[in-house]
Order: sequence, then structure tokens, then C-alpha cells
Amino acid sequence: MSDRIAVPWGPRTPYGPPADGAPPAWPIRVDVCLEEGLTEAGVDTWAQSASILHSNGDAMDIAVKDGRIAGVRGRAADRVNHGRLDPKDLYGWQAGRSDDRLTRPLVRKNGSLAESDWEEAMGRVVARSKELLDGPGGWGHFGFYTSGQLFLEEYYTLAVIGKAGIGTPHMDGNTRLCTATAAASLKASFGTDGQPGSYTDVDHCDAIALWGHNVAETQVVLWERMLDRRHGPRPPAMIAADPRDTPVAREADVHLPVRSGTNLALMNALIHRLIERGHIDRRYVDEHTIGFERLCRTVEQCPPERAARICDVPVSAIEAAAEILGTCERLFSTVLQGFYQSNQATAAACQVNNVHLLRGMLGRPGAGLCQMNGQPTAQNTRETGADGDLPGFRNWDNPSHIRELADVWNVDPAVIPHWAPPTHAMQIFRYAEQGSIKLLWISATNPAVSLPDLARIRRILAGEDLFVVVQDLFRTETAELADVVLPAAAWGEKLGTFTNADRTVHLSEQAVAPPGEARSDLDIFLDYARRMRFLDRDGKPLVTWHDPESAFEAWKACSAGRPCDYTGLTYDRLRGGSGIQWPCTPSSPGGTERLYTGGRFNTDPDYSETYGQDLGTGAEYGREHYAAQQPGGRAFLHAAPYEPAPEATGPEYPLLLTTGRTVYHFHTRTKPGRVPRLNDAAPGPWVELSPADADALGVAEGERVRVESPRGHLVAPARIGRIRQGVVFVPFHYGYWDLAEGAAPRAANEVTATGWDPVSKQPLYKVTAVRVTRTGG
Ligand SMILES: Nc1nc2c(c(=O)[nH]1)N[C@H]1C(S)=C(S)[C@@H](COP(=O)(O)OP(=O)(O)OC[C@H]3O[C@@H](n4cnc5c(=O)[nH]c(N)nc54)[C@H](O)[C@@H]3O)O[C@H]1N2
Ligand SMILES: Nc1nc2c(c(=O)[nH]1)N[C@H]1C(S)=C(S)[C@@H](COP(=O)(O)OP(=O)(O)OC[C@H]3O[C@@H](n4cnc5c(=O)[nH]c(N)nc54)[C@H](O)[C@@H]3O)O[C@H]1N2
Ligand SMILES: [Mo]
Repeated sequence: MSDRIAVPWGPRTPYGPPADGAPPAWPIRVDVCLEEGLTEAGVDTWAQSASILHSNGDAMDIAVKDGRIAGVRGRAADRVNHGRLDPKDLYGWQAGRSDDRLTRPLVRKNGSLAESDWEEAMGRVVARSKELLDGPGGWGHFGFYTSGQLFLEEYYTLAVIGKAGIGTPHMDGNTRLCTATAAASLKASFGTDGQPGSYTDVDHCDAIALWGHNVAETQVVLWERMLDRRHGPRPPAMIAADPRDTPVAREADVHLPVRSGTNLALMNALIHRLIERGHIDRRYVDEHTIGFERLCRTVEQCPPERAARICDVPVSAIEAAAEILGTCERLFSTVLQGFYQSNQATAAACQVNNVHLLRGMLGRPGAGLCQMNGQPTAQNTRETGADGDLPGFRNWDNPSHIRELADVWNVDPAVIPHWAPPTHAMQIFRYAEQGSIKLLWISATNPAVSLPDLARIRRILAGEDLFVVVQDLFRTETAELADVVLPAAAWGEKLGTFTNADRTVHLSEQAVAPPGEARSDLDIFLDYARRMRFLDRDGKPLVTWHDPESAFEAWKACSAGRPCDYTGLTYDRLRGGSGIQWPCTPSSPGGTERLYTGGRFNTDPDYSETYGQDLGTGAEYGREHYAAQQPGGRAFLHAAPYEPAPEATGPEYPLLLTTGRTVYHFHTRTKPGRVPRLNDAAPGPWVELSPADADALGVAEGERVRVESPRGHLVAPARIGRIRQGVVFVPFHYGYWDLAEGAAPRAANEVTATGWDPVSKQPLYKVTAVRVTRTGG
């Protein structure tokens, strides 16, 4: 195998677009990584699974040797990766074997965490829950903050517990930080969540546009598919919008190095040109969309010359991008954090939807769009309603959707919180800060490193009156602040399903036993439901399932008739071959490659997941206003003018900090930080500065610098180059669990601000005003 640390993308396997009707021609390349000395022939058993370290959904088999996970091998038969794996997946399995896994529950005694057992730990959680639920305030005291990394069955169980057992609207996932804008923009434009496109669009397209998506480092195998097309016959053109000189930007034909926070100006200018040049499919627009006139009026105000000034990019680059977008025949776009975590996130993401609607670039091979996910199972958090959504992409404001859920769960509709939008994560932490939330249950996420303004988050979690439950694999920065810590089984130690960013559902088998007394998240939630005696309206147990497969069957019933219909899937159907894309029903058992093939969208008021929001303020419109527009299956062309980001630079904080990822690490590094090959590849954070800014500051390559905002500071060595002037980049992966006590702060979120997009409520991690100074180190 080639050195995938040195060259993360491995060797090229070029290919061209298939002839019409022919299957995708992307060659198979099976990547394998086994522990030293082990060969494939020596493996005892293989357990089918898929990647849990990004949303691409790369399928793999887990090698088991002597009862331990001993490596991985890509699955050649899978539609997503044709056998390929990325560096994190090749080595990441080693983290589960780390000798500092949590193996027993911990409870806080006399101020510090002490080893305990399940009886005592769950006893404490249940006692506090009952006390709060039976007292004044009831459900209002509960907050649940979960993940994009559990399995579908676990989220669905949690959603039922929260929404029908306790009846609290205060439930969200870290998906709020991750893909809330994907969901919000899909709902706004197309009526419901769900990716229209498919990865096979890469095989067919003649242009690829990457909007704030460093796919080379964050979805390595998808990037390999793109690169292989670029190296084959009839390669697609490529556009990248990113303030940094990423591997994607270097490969692209047109790089738009926008000043962070100005995406909407760029998009409005591109659409301005498309309309002006007549590069639109007028028939598609007339038949399948609403809002064209208003969009024209809005983008009229933003010609490329104006956007060039706002974004600080050459007009010629905007013109070149508009030419590709306007003349290609099959456009595939992906959007991610450079848009979702930046200024005017939902409004900007909706403009990418608009480009596709204006050009009729949806629902055909090669003409597709992915409002990407980041985390491996974020799609499931959203579809099961373990976040601020209702299960099955139902609309909280539609009483008949609430009745459907009440019927599925056999509860009174009044129990299900639906009198206001569900509480988003940033608001949950605010309620905890103010004291109305008194029990916060955090599963599979590490907010003490990943939320903005960490000093504030630490203060909230450490608050005397807040009872914090943390369910994790390791003793994280967040676990250190908990009252009860529950040890969870990891990927490979439990059974379940999850769905990637192009709607492909994979089964993940249990390969080995969890360490010590660790239990699957599903078993923990089921145990809680039993102890709390949650009942349905006939006095029978509310949660009627007892294991992953019965939970999956329960979910299928809830998904029936909705866009994410799973009724045609079974565990057995997911075994052996490839993952399958939803919707999958008994009448479409092979799944569905693309949504909206006929130009009919999910916007009917009886079906849609939303009644619409104002893009500028997030205000909810309500059914009357929505229905009056008579969407009837047409998509919305949303329009909004550019407004500058709330975080403005000035004399005191003259630079813009943007944060993000490196190919070798995953989030707060609880896994790759424990894998020597990955950790050694990027052992600590750094500060990327443009040569001009470094010069002005007198900073040399490698010199330790201080990055500071009114919230806090971090210290890390400078890396000069590969970023536009005025913008500074710091990876957000590095917290404190493996840092010596007394060392200088190094987490990017010491500096970032509490602020979010008005529509999606996704935090604004990509635009923070800072100053950078020399430390003399
Ligand atoms: N290696 C690795 N892969 C991962 C993950 C990981 O932690 N590590 N995490 C997974 C998850 S959960 C997610 S959400 C995805 C995220 O995947 P990406 O979105 O690709 O990753 P980021 O590095 O957060 O941001 C992407 C780019 O946005 C650019 N950017 C910053 N501000 C702006 C702006 O205002 N406008 C534009 N146009 N661009 C801007 C940054 O320079 C950065 O290169 O990755 C997934 N895959
Ligand atoms: N500044 C800045 N901040 C950011 C971002 C950014 O770009 N910039 N990106 C944001 C984004 S997109 C994301 S997704 C978040 C990620 O932020 P987090 O979700 O906080 O990051 P992780 O390190 O993935 O945390 C997941 C936790 O779950 C645990 N875990 C893993 N598997 C399991 C399991 O099966 N069961 C249980 N119970 N626990 C498990 C892991 O050990 C880990 O502690 O960070 C956000 N924060
Ligand atoms: Mo994410």
C-alpha cells in the first residue's frame, strides 16, 4: 500500500463518464490496513461496516483477530467507495483499543469523579430526572445534547424518550454546529431535508463546484472520485470558493479566494451573470419554481464588479466561474462549512440551490447537489428527530404531522412538544446558563472543546445547579465537568445502521465486545426508559423495542410515507452487498438514486417540513402565509442581499480568524489523537498567516504567536502561506486532554464568539475578529 499519510489520496485510477445507460466506470481499488504481521488470510472474521469518521459513508469490513479489532478493508462492492478508504479510516480503528477507554461508570463524589457501577450511576440519573419531572417546571428542566456519531436506532430511541416520554422541546445534536444549514437550506428551497444528488453524479458531470468545502481533506474518497475524473477522458471543470489555498483550490480551474464572510455577495454576483447572460432554463424556472422576479431584483444590486470589491477577488475570476456555471451541461455542487459556519449561512447555501434550479440542474445523472453532511450519522440525527427536528422530517407547526407521530407512539398529541420551534443547541446552553435547564444529558459530543467561547461553556457545565450526564468512550474535557459519566461501546462494538451524505444506508455489525462494563448507547437509553417507566396512553411501555433490529423496525414504521422512507430496508437486505439509498420502499427495493427527478418538490403545505422562514431574521411565517404562495410541488428561489458579518475587524482586532480541519484529525481528536500514525502527522495546532500579514507582524515561519479576541486567546506556531491576506486559519481539533497542565491555551474555540445564523442557528465559527501578536517564542 502507498504511504497514505504522505499522500492521503493514494494512487490515481482515472476514468471517464459512462456512455448513457452504462454503469459508473469508477475502477475498484481495495484499500487495506491490518495490524503489523497480520495478513488477510490470518484474519479470524470480518464484520461489515462503514466509516464513522466523516459523512462520506465509505464501506469497509472490520478485521477481527483473537477477539480484537485488528484492521480494516474497503468494500469493493459498495456504491460509495468502490473499496477505497481514507487515512483516518485506515488507522482510526486503533483508537478503540486504547487502554484509557472508559470501562466503568463514574459519579462525582466530594467534588471529584470516582469509579462506580451502573446501579449507582443510573440510579442517580433517574432519581434526579424523577425529582425534576415531578416537580414544578417538569420537562422544562431537561436538555438533551446529542451527536452526529451515534446510530440511527439510538437516535430514534432518544427522540421518543425526549419527545414522548419527557415531552421536552430542549433536544438538539451537535449537528447544529455541523449540518443545521444543510437541513435549513434544503427545507427552505425544496420543502424537506434530503440530498437531491448522488455521488454517482461525479461520474457523469462536466463541472464540479465546491462551495466552502475542502473535500480533499474532509471527504478524501469523494475527492479521489473527483480527481480520478479529472485525470480521465473528458474531465469536468472545477470551481472552488475558499479563502485558503487548499488542495481543492490548487486543483480547481477557478479559485475564488473570498474574504471570509462574503459568500452571499459572491453567489448573488454569479446569479446576476447567469440571468444577465440568459444562462438559465426558463422553462424549468417557470414550471418548477417560485420567486424568480424577486431573485432578479435582488441580484440586480450585485454585479460582479461590486462582489469583487466585497469579496476582494478579481472580477475576472467571478466572470470565469459564471461562465463555467452558465455553460456546463451537468453541474455537481457540494456545499459545506465554508458556507454553513460563515456569515449569512442559510441565505448563501440557498443561492447554490438557486443556481441548480435556474439551470434545471437537478434529478439527472451528473446534474446534482449535495448540501453536505459532515459527521458520519448526522443525516440520522435529523431524520429521527434527535435534534431540533421532528422524526421523519415532519413539520412541528403542522397539527396533522403531530397526530401522525402521536399515533405511531400511541400517546396524546399534547405530550409532543410542538407549540414553538424545538430549542436549538445554542439556546439549550443559554437556558442551562440561566438555570432553567437543570439536567443536561450529553451523548457522543465534546462541547467543552467544540462549542464557541469555551470559557463560557466551561463555566456553564461546571455550574453548581446543573446536573450533567456525559456518555462517551473517553474521559474527555466535557466528561471532566460531569456529575455522572456513562461508558459507551464504540463503533465495531455494537450493531446498528447509519446513513451518509448521499442517503446511502449502511449496516454496521458488532465485531468485538465492548471493554469492561461499557454498554451501547442504545442499551443505555433503553435502560433509562425502563427505569423511568415511560408509558403510552394505554399504560403500556412507551418504548416497545429491545435491541437494534427491533428499534430499526420501529423506525421504519415512523418513516413510512415520508421523504426518508425506510420501509423497503431490512438488516438482511443491508448485509453482503452495497449500502442502499433512501427512500427505499417495497415498491422501490433498490432505493432511489436521485430526488426530484420530475422537478416536483416536497413543498406541498401538507407534506413540507417547514412553513418557511425569513432569511434575514429567521422569523417563522406560518401556514397561512406559506399556503398562500401555492407552492404545490414547486421549489422556492430564495433571495437575500449581502450584509457584512456581525464580527467586523477594526484597529484592535484587525484580522479575520477562520477555523477548520486537517486531513489527519477528527474533531476533538478523541480517536485520532490516540492513533500514533495520525497524531504524529499533525501533533499540534498552528496558525496560518498570509506572507503579507506575517511580514507586517514581523513573524517568522514556526514562531509561536498569540491569537486573541475579547473572549480569550491561544498560542501556536505560525505557518506562513496558503491563505489570503487578512484571514488567519487555526484548526479546531486541539483541546486539553493530552496537554501538559499549565501549558498555554491552544483550542481555537477559546477565541470564537457566541453567534449564529438567524435561520439555521448554526454557530459562526468561520468569522472572528482577532489580533495576532508575537510571543517571542
Ligand atoms: N479530516 C477530517 N475530515 C472530516 C472531519 C474532520 O474533523 N477531519 N469532520 C467531518 C465533519 S463533522 C465536517 S462538518 C466536515 C467539514 O468539512 P469542510 O467543510 O470541508 O471543512 P472545514 O475545514 O471546516 O471548512 C472548509 C473550508 O471552508 C473555508 N472557509 C472558511 N471561511 C469561509 C468563508 O467565509 N467562505 C468560504 N467560501 N470558505 C470559507 C476554510 O478555509 C476551509 O478550507 O468534515 C468531515 N470530515
Ligand atoms: N472552531 C470550530 N469549532 C467547531 C467546528 C469548526 O469548524 N470550527 N466544527 C463544528 C462541527 S462541524 C462539528 S461536527 C463539531 C464536532 O464536535 P464534537 O462532537 O464535540 O467532536 P468529537 O470529538 O467528534 O466528539 C464526539 C465525542 O463522542 C465520543 N464518541 C464517539 N463515538 C461514540 C459512541 O459510539 N458513543 C458515545 N457515547 N460516544 C462516542 C468521542 O469520544 C468524542 O468525545 O465541532 C464543531 N466545532
Ligand atoms: Mo461537522
